[in-house]
Amino acid sequence: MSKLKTKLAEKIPGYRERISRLVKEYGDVVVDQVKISQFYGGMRSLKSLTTDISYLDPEEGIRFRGYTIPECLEKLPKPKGAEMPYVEGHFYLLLTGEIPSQSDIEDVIQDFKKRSKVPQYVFDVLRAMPDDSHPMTMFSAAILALQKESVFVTQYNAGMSKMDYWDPTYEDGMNLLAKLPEVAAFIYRLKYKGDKQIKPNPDLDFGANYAHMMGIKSPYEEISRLYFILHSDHESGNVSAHTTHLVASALSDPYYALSAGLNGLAGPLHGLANQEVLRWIQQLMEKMGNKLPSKDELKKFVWDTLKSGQVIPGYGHAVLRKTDPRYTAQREFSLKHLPDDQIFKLVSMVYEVVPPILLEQGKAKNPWPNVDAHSGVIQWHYGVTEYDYYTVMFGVGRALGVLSNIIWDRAVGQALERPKSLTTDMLEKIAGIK
Ligand code: HAX
Repeated sequence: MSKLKTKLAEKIPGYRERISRLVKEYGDVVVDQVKISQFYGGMRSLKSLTTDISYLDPEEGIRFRGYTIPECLEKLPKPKGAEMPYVEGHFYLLLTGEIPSQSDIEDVIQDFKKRSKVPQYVFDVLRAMPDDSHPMTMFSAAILALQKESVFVTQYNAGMSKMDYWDPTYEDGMNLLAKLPEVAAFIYRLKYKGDKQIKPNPDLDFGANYAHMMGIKSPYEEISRLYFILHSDHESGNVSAHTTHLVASALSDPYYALSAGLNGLAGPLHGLANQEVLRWIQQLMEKMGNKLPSKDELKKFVWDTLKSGQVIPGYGHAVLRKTDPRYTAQREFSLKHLPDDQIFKLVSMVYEVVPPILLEQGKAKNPWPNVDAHSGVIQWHYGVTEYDYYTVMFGVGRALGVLSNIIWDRAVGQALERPKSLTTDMLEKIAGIK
């Protein structure tokens, strides 16, 4: 058994005990109440999910296993001479709650390597899709095509104790993660680079191998590592995490569950916002004849967007009430590596101009930028200008978190998710108006 799986197996009994005690002895303790507005308001703020992998504080932003983003970037081991940590080490942290040693990471790298071969039929499926398929449709379809490899399904069909469900879920999760960088890079090169594919390099880590298969030179491997780490997890109530969890709760295997979660990530209010940001920025640049706008021109463009009934992509958040630290981490990278980039300058101007306007408009509860307001700029700088593709990279990162979550769901015996719905009539009666 790998060191990672052994560590996980050691941790599971303790969690099972804690959860079983909570449910048995304190199962009737009230945590929250539900208001009618939440029935129609996307259940915003309703405390009804649990995860130990990350926690999102509205003022502070995300902590992965208790560590802030700057702490993760500082404490997680890095490849020799690198600026950003190993993605493999971050995954180890998400799954186990512990900062790994260099040798723990080496073990995960070797394990991923053994599992990384993408079957030819996945490439055949992708090549058979229409040229104008969205890259997210292709990514999700590739994962669904792989579903026949599920170890969970084989073992479930053979008859397996509930206590063991986490084991094949872990196997599926690892098998999937090991293949995602190649599948994602393949889609990019199929769609935008005339299907001129670059073979994986087995000597490289997750982030560097992805950069290599994309065909983009250094320091793109640094941004790939940063990007996958930043996008990995954001609590369990966001659409992609919640969908993955919900689908997995029916004991659908990790392939079905991740594919479903990615379909949620593909929505413009969620992960697709990074593509929308660049589209919006390009529209602005075109309008300005490819010159930077003045502040007044930018203000007018922002107001015009709002007055036409559209949202400012990359701004606002369902939970956060401050600038997203994932935005700040990317801004710091850009200040160091691409301070003179024209689009970065524009994105910085947008950061100055948009929050006061959203405050003045008075609708958005959070006028500050989220992760998606910045991710496209760096990609654009390094030559990934095909912004339709950006959400696929978000998806590779998000897989690290959502797959860790469903492995733990199985480990602690999370139940089939089945909340209760009421009719409008019933709610009117509860409200006392009927
Ligand atoms: N521009 C304009 N209006 C905005 C806005 C923005 N960026 N953010 C929120 N609002 C509006 C909402 O549309 C809503 O208007 P109505 O009352 O007319 O419906 C009002 O402000 C209140 O919304 P809220 O409570 O502040 O925000 P929600 O929790 O309902 O929604 C969203 C959160 C992220 C969906 C929202 O802020 C938004 O649409 N932002 C732009 C899209 C975006 O950046 N999405 C990515 C979010 C991060 C993420 O998940 N990445 O994957």
